[in-house]
Amino acid sequence: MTIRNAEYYISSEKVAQCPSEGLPEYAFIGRSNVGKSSLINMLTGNGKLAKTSATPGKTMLINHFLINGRNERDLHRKIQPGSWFLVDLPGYGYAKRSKKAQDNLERMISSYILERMDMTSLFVLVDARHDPQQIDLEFIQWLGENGIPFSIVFTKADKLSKSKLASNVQRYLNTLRQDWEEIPPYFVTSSETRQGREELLEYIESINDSLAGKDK
Ligand SMILES: Nc1nc2c(ncn2[C@@H]2O[C@H](COP(=O)(O)OP(=O)(O)OP(=O)(O)O)[C@@H](O)[C@H]2O)c(=O)[nH]1
Ligand SMILES: [Mg+2]
Repeated sequence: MTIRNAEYYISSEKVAQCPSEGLPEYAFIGRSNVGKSSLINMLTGNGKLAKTSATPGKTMLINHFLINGRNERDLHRKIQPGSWFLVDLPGYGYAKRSKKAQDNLERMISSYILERMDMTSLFVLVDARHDPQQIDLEFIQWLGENGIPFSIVFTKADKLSKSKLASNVQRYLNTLRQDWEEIPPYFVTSSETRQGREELLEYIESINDSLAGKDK
């Protein structure tokens, strides 16, 4: 799939403030600092679109980025069918925030995931370097309990050797197999080398096509 253009659209504190265009949206969630915003920049080919930081806790709002929407906008800001949103969410699990701030963000994240009807696909990002982390497994468990389908995106693949990467991915999938009959779709990515970009964009395109009734 070609991303012809990508633009920042809106930041929202609450689901009720999110756009009402009814476009399909693809959302990225995971621990603070796992690389959600960087992945959005990698996918769109615009390193400055979503704000990233070496320090965890950068993204604090629900950020919508409109993909392939600009050329088709008319004077009334109508958006052409076929455009869609990438959604950057705040990370979870950043212990240095106050309890109140953490609770607020968790509420923001969970209400987006549970209530946002436009959310077409949720990608759970995990750092490819680490053993399966309790906080991510609990989050995935919570998705299961709430019947929310998701995919896994392994991030920062460039920081590992090929063999270590492959064994970490397998170990993660084996951990998931202990609780899940079927493992979710998964992608191995690097925002540095752009690994996984085509696979992710093709996956999004296939979902967009099926929503538009274009699938065979
Ligand atoms: N080497 C490498 N570094 C990455 C990759 N993805 C992200 N990073 C780095 O990881 C740090 C965090 O990236 P962000 O994209 O801001 O992470 P985030 O998940 O959006 O973090 P929050 O908004 O705080 O939840 C930054 O220093 C990025 O440059 C990657 O694929 N490879
Ligand atoms: Mg971020």
